[in-house]
Amino acid sequence: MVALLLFPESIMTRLSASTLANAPAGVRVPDYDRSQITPGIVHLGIGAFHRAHMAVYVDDLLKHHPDWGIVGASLRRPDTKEALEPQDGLYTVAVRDASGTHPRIIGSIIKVLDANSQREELLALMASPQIKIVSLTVTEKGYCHDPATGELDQHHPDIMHDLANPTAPKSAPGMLVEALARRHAAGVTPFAVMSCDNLPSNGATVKRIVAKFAALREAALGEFVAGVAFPGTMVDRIVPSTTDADRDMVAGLIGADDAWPIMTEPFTQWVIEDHFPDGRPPFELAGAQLVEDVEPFERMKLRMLNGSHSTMAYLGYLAGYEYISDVMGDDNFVALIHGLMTEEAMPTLDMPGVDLGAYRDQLLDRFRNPALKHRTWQIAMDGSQKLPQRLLGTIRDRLAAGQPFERLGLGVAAWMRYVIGIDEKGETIDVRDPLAMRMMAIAADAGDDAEALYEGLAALTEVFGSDLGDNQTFGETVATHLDDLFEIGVAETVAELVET
Ligand code: CS2
Repeated sequence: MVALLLFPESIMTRLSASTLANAPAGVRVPDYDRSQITPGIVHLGIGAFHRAHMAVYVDDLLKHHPDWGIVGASLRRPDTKEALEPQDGLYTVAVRDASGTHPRIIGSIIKVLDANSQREELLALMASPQIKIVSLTVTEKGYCHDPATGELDQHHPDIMHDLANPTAPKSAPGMLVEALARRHAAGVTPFAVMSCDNLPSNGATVKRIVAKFAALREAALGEFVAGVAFPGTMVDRIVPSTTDADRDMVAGLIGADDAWPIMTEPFTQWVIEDHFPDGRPPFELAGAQLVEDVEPFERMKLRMLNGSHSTMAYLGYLAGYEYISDVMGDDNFVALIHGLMTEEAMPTLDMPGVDLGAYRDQLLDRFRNPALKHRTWQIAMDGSQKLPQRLLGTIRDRLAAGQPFERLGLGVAAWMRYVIGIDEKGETIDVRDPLAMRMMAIAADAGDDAEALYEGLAALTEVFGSDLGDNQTFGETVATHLDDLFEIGVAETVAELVET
């Protein structure tokens, strides 16, 4: 009892610069003097993905290139700042596979700013000449665009706010344009804007969105932004959300408490369009591929990995599978995903020099990783923003070639079945999506009429564009699967499809 009072909760110390030296042998720690690191990159959206991906590449480089430290900013919630500030920006990346969990402590994030409460500090830093790159992982919805067309959504509340208050912006486009406007006014060369989100043609798409926002503010600003470099990227690493059990396990491995360790897989890939007029770190020395045209890589990854992921997420969740590795334990699902990639996605890809069959097999292995614990529910989020680039682009190509797309069509039908918000046992699904309210209203109107549900959802032009909703072949394929999902359930529908 006395001991409990003397040592409440835990006797573990918190990970920080002063406790770093206590990390057990075998735990990799920064191999550079962090006090010498200066910021060269501002990263907007300092979430788990960035910390498992780009921040690790930069960590590999800082020893010899100390002027490329990262200042991270969170646009929505201050939770990352709250977790990392007491840790001097240090955190653990824990790589998990069947062989165990391998922790490494990352030091490349030298500061985290909360955009809401530290907006001026953040904008001043973004406007300063030492920042050469502003990178982003703000998720699909963070760009405030229409996912079907890739154009700025001028009616988005944050965009309307930022147009009315351009010097105190909330949105990512608003922040970028205000910082670029300040550079323009001060005669400072623009930074390169590097989106690391899973958008199709992310460089060109984000440039179109940001340039439009700038032009709405002022024509001259639009022209200035039109001259800014927006290198495209293909980013890949699977990063499940961290749980309390993960925190406990990591504490045991590193001998200190880390409020927000990042859990991930061994695989990592980063393909970057080499277009940085104001300079860049030698990312290639850390394993990134610098290429002239990144779009074929992006398309491959979005259609193969993310298309499979979303299909497994909706069907898998409805079938009662909590994790992707559980879905992969079901042979029918494996056959479905194997077929989706091989028969339907691969023929739409033109990737000279890449063995797509080997890429597919590697993806299947990654999905099987039993230690990763990647929730189907996590991937199911924001489907309205994800479907166009993951499933619908592939379907459009198949339609244009007069080819079938049964498995992709089932993926779309599963999304429609999922967003009604009730699972096969009649329990509520926590549907997270910017269009969730509208989709629930469509579902309520449709009642138990699958055809009406299809019609209502297919009329969402932000998702299906102005073409797919009216396409008869698309309608017949998806509506038939949707009907099956209601009539015979997910397991049976998948079984029937893979048997035919
Ligand atoms: C996933 C991605 O949550 C999702 O939608 O499909 O985050 C996926 O894990 C990454 O793109 C992998 O690189």
